[in-house]
Amino acid sequence: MEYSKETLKKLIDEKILRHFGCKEQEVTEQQIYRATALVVRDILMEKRSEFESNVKKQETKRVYYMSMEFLVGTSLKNNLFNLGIEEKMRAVVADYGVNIDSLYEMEPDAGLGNGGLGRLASCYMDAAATKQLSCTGFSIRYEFGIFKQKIVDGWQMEFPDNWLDMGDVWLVPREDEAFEVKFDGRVTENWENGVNRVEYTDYNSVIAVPYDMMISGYDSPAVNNLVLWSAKSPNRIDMDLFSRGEYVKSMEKNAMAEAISKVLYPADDHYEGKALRLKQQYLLVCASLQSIMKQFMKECGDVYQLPDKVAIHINDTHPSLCVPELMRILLDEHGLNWDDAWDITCKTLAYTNHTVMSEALERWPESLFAEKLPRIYQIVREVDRRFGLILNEHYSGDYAKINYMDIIANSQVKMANLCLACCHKVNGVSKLHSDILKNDVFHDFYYIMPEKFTNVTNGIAHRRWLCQANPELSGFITELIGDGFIRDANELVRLLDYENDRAVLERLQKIKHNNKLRLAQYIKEHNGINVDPDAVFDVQVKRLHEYKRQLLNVLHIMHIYNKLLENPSADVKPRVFIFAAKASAGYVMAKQIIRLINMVAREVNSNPLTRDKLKVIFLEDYRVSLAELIIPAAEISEQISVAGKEASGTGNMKLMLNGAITCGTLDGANVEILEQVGKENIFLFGMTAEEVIKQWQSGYSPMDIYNSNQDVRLVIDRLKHGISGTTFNDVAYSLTQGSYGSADSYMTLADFDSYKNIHEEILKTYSDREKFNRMSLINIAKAGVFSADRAIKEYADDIWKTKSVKW
Ligand code: 26W
Repeated sequence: MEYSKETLKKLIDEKILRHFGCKEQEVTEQQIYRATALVVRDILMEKRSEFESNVKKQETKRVYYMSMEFLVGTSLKNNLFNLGIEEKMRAVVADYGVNIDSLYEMEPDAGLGNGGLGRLASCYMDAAATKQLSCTGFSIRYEFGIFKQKIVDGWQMEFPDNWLDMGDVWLVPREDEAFEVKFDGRVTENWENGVNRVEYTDYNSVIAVPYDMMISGYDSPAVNNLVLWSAKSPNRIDMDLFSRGEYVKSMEKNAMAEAISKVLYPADDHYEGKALRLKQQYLLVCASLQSIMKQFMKECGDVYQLPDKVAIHINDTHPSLCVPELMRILLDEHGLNWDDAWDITCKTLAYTNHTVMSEALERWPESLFAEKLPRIYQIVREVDRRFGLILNEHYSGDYAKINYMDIIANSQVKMANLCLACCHKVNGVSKLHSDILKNDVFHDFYYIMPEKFTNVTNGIAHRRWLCQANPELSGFITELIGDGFIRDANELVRLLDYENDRAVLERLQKIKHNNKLRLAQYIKEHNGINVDPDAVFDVQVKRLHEYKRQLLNVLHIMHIYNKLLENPSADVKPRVFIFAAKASAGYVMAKQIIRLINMVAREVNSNPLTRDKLKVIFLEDYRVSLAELIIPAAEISEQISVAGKEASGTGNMKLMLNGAITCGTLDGANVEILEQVGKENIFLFGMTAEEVIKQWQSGYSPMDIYNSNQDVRLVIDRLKHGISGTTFNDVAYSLTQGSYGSADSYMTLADFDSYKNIHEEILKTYSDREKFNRMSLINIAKAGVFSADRAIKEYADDIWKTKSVKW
């Protein structure tokens, strides 16, 4: 259906009248935002119902993407863009005297994720809808998303993110589709006529209520659904207690149940065995599988056909309870025998691993697991027993190996092992990462079931990150090669025709300059600092983690500062180093590093000797919408993790797509960026993953570097003496001595010289603007493979075995 400007205006008028009971003249900007969003939502719901009927007619295999996180960001602009009605809507709201950009700014980010993993899930929903796949996302409707970050005296403070205040317009509650989820209690098994009847008693119930969020695709008839579960207590209030005057107590149970979907766990660095987190995971899995099975039984009815009709994807181990829960449904509710149930479960489930950091791998305390989920525990025990037999066949007598691979060992339930034992496909998220899984982390699994292992290199929603975030560049690309790249990012490669066209290269530089001006304006407003838009904009934006080595970046800045102080009149190109990062609330070292960046910023930015040549900016509250502002303005993309630790990275792809040149190690998807652009168009430095391992094995001594390298010694001593009145002894100690005998675990000092050298090279290259602009053009041209459209097609073809719905 086509929507004319007049129709859209009429629809919004109606919403304003019905929802707010007011006429055009009295309406507030906020009400216009809501009305506009509601109209867009209605359009999407209508499209969805038509898409759904085609899915049914064509009996398309359905995909369910299970993820504890979806970092959606904002939706209004994305939906208008996808529906192709952005310009019309701009004109409609202008009739109310409102600029649509101020409506965009009003929308809070749906921050239902921590970082890469959650944003990836959202990029994939976008691509799946564009590719006309039937793909439903399942997650939790956290009342509070990722915390709001404020920097106070350099230190990170966390504040609740009350996104539902304005963000709820996109959510459609479906009380009629609620499901019961059971925790705690006791299980008894009775054999009756050869059939095992399981009785579950004394459990506590929670009701999971779904909220639907429509997901549009670009110029696509498909509209998919992201289902977010909210936990509700079945008994709102204990009337007995209430009438005895125990008001608070009477509502306690209710509050306990509803706590489950209260807040997103803000840690993506280490795993904590918290009961509430386990409950969140089970709520997601149990409610989603009930919903999936209800639909499946209605449409097909033959459980043996489940793997042909349904693919369920487990996004990291967080939803890995899918394994025992699907077994439970098939055994207890459909009466299947173990072997058949196991066969169906394995064929239906697939798992993506997103990290090799061992402290992030989920291992539940067995006693907690058994107490909270008694029936699920029984099933996992049996899976473990049977898997143990297989391990014994292959590795008989090798107790260490078997112990490492066991699903239950040392009173822990190891969720990655459970996924590996069951899922028919297991993938890493970049070539290097998938190789590390096969050769190292999961090598002994790979050895006995090599057919399961595969790779799908991550991808990004290039329409959001280029067309929407950088309209000027996107418009210019359209002038050059037409708009085909919007649908097919591979067409970007045609930009290479212009690699020696001076006018084109200058225009690229001009567009970058405009985006830098826009960011400079934001920096002025938020940090009160003037940055020179002609300086090199060097950007590191991502979660704060030691392995990502923001510390290497800031130590290097301290070194540049030292050099400038030695020779303040040196003729060097001015540079602005821009950081944005949230640290997990309990991660003290990460918070120290944030403080260090802020203190270095304070000193450097205020020193009249250096401030024209060097600026350091920390932008607070990094989130999707802020990334959309920073990334188009970046010239250098810092991807400097210690090799072997960053599974893929996706910020690296977004920055490349916007013409920034990667300064990086051979880690994660950087390896594939190099493959695309060639070594002349990337700034590589540092040890390779293999060298890192060798260096560790041969004994790494950062103290030797400290003693022999004066540049290093000066910056580390400075940490101890203090910067802007704050000392950083813990940071210095962790680099040189280290707790538990492991100093500088992420080899910051080992890569310091190499990093310093590559930055000198960057400066040299930048002084030849034409050359730099050409590098930038080549990076944009070669970013096509990193589109989520390509990644989602690989998942659809190789893992889910599903096809696009025909139109
Ligand atoms: C249990 C605590 C926890 C929570 C989240 C542990 C680990 C995580 C995630 C796996 C962290 C994450 O976001 N990983 C990132 O996933 C991206 C998408 O695949 C990759 O690009 C990043 O390299 C990886 O760090």
